[in-house]
Amino acid sequence: MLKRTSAIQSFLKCSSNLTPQYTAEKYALKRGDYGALTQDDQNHLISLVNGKGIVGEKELEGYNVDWMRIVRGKSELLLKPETTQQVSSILKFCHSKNIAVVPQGGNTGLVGGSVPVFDEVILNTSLMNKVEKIDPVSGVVVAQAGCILDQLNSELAEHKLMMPLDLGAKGSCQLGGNISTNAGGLRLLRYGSLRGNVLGMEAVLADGTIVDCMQTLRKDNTGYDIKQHFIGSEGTLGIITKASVLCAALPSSVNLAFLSVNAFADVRRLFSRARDDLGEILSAFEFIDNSCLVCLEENLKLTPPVDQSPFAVVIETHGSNSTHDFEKLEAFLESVMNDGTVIDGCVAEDSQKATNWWQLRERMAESLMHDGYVYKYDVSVPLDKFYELVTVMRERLGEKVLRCVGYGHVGDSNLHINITTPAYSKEVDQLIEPFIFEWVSQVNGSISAEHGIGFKKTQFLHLSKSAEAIAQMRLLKNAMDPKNILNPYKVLPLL
Ligand code: FAD
Ligand code: 2HG
Ligand code: ZN
Repeated sequence: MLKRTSAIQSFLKCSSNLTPQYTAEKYALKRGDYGALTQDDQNHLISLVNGKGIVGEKELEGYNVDWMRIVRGKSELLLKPETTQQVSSILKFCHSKNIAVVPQGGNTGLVGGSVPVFDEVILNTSLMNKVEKIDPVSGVVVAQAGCILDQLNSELAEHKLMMPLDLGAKGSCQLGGNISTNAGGLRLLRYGSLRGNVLGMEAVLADGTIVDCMQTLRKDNTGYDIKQHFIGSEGTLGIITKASVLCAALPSSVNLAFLSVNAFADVRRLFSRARDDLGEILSAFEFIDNSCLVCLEENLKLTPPVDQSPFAVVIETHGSNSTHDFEKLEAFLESVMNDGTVIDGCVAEDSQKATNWWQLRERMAESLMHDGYVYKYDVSVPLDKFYELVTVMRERLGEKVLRCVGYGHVGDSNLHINITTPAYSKEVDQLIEPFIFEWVSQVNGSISAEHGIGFKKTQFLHLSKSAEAIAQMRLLKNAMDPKNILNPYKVLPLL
């Protein structure tokens, strides 16, 4: 790997702040045959949201560029509706004028789905941020799409509830963005996917039609489950304005263990043991490799609570009886340390420690950004092949890259493999893609475990979906958005 000299270090500081090249230029794309926004259109759209918008490409820099600073659109107009009716009016107008629209929540998406490719109007949901109802008995929350995950959790905590998902972007990501990406996160293994936890939804179609599937029942087998179309479709089929979500009980007992492990085979064995021995209280099983630990130390000055080792594993338990939970965890840890599966480990003695240790896992994405350019892959790989991909990529890329790291949600077979260079390198890009996706496909994995397809992976969709399935996706898109004005150039491969 490249030596990180101080010259490279100072270059890196600047390069992550550089404004990325326009997506359309970088990928030599042709703009779809959409209406161009006239001054009258702009005035009308702004009036529909009572002036709550931003005009001008320069003013929109933070909304035209994605979190990873890799893609960049050139939208001139952002609208911040406050009601479903306003969303409907915007779409009705854009539909009639054939104007393309990109839905945007917290803009934390990692596949370039949340920003325009050309000059699409940005429909940002951040002002639709009301929690409408919390039912402490059923545990169901009804909230608008723009509610920020962290804030939603603060309100839920007052009712001893919490959202069934948690992710590093919780301070910015919004409910609508979470649902439209079907975000997974750190505790999916315990609380399940949003596909099961979203009970009801209100969404607006491309032509402005409001689809009301807002109910709060856990069981409802009355034909097609329309809300599922919007979950994970990344804003290409409709704009989610409101949802009801089944929350989890806020655990009164939480434990966190940080463990050192020598080989990935031991990480796998540890997971199987944790599932068997911790059973119902296991709430997270995450791993980070040693290259991640080095990166966290170098870029964020974060150090692990145990000595460096090839792999670190974070195990969390959620329960309701601290004595019982701690005894169970202690017995489990004693056993896996005695048989050599774990070489070192510690348990957080207070919640501040636990929060600090979680940072080592949750801030990995941020830490890598300090290197300069990040090639980010989020794949599902069967656990018997899981870490092999990192080794294969390291051998393939050798000295051409700064780092190649592996971390992620072992409990869900979801590997985050990230490669960094000081600045974008076409040579490195071409060595990685399509190789990495073909490798994943050959082991029957998925090219996107949780981040989605967005703009960046459309041409590889066929490696995880059959031709017939993609044809069905196109049929659905044509039926729900016949003019293709909603988030164009995303999810489906360009024709
Ligand atoms: P945005 O980024 O604004 O949008 C994402 C997509 O959804 C876009 O295609 C957009 O058009 C569409 N969209 C947004 N709002 C709506 C709406 N109301 N209706 C229709 N479409 C809409 N993801 C995981 O799955 N697991 C993780 O653990 C995880 N960790 C992350 C950690 C960090 C530090 C970061 C930066 C990101 C992480 N992500 C993770 C990525 C994840 O997809 C998002 O953070 C989150 O779900 C997106 O929410 P958002 O509000 O930011 O959506
Ligand atoms: C996480 O699990 C996120 O931390 C981001 O999904 C993963 O940075 C990544 O590759
Ligand atoms: Zn993740």
